Amino acid sequence: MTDQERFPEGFLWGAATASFQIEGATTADGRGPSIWDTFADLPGTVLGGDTGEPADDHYNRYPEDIGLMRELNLGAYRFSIAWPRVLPQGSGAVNQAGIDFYDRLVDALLEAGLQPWATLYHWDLPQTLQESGGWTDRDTAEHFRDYSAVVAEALGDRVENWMTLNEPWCASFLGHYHGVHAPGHRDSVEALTAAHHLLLGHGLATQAIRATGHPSRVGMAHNQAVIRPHGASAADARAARRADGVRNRIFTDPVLKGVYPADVKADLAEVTDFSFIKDGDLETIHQPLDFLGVNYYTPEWVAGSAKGLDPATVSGEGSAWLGADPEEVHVSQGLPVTHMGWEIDPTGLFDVLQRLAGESGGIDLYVTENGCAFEDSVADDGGVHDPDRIDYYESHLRAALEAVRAGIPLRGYFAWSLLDNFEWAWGYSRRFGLIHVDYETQKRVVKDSGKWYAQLAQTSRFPNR
Ligand code: GCO
Repeated sequence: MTDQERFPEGFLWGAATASFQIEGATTADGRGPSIWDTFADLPGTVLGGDTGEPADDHYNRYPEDIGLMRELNLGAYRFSIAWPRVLPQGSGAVNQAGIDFYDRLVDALLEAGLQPWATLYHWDLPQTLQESGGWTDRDTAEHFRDYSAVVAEALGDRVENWMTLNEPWCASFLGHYHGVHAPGHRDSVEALTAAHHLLLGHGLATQAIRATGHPSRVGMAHNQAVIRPHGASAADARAARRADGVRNRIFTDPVLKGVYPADVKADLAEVTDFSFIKDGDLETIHQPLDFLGVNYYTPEWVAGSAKGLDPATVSGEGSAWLGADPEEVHVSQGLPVTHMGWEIDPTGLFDVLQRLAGESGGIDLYVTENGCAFEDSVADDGGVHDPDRIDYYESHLRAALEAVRAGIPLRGYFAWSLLDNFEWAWGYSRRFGLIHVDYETQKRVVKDSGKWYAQLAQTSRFPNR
């Protein structure tokens, strides 16, 4: 095997999770309710009526899970901190037991030789803040700053890599426009306002983390969509520009360039006057980043209309994305799909890394999420045999290696996910883990893909199959 098959020396191998998806213990030790506890309790919001209990009971089982991380030869573990554990009311009194949990977790990770990579917000906003408007309320950005300062003061001597937000597009648009995530609203102006306040919170939190004086690196985990025109028509190209603007550039331009894209503001002129943007906000949002996290799963194809297309391949007519013309649509390409129905196309990972490398001024890039859901079960031999997942990881990691060899500053990769977990509106029905979890017994079984990944993480070479 040539060295061209090897990731560079020092390439970081990790796996990722998020607090609400794995911790369980939703009322333990003073944790307050989050918007996801509230949303999941509403009828019909989460498949099967699943909630954040029991998840993977990681709150209690983290020592065992860290042992499994070592078995996978991981160099780092990306997790998120539950704001409602630290500040149960969203602001004000700190819940020391909440801080103590993450203190124990970080110490145990370091003891095991793993770098702790912490995300400050992976969607579990304290419910009390939602009651005063949540992310549509500008004060929430300042509360996020204060929460981030508390956490960074407590853990910043040991946590050197921080992500302020995970996927602000999901938190704002899925939660406030599409209505399929907490808080379950369907309002374009709310979504755009929430997006801005999330970005403002990112900027304020970045400043707060750096103000602690700890030698921290700060980034964000962003799910930049790979949006492609379905056909060669001008209408499809126009749809792709418009979708890309409101799905991607409305986030990356403020964070990486300190401006909102003019074409997007024009596209949305009839939706909002953007009066939620105050003087100085963009300077606050445009903090220099030390790295950018890239979450990638699948590309998206769009068309100016469904005319002439196979209706079975078309979706989204009427409101394919915020601001879309009613006739603009998403078009599936008939590629193999995962259990999420997401088309499998590793070229999208190369494309998104190449694009963001060009937009982020040469800072380090990390794939902070990439992985797939397939239907898993424990076989009679006690193993979980998941060749499809190994195929997905190998094909995407080969695209990542191609990016590295093209000079893109990709420094590490976090598989999504370490453990099967609560997949938001899909509940526990979708399994993304390298490790299978039986939610009845909480038994963990390392899947064949986890064993494959362990070999890769140990050698930085693709295992023979
Ligand atoms: C996301 C979130 C994760 C998901 C994963 C699979 O990217 O949506 O960061 O929490 O579970 O991506 O959808």
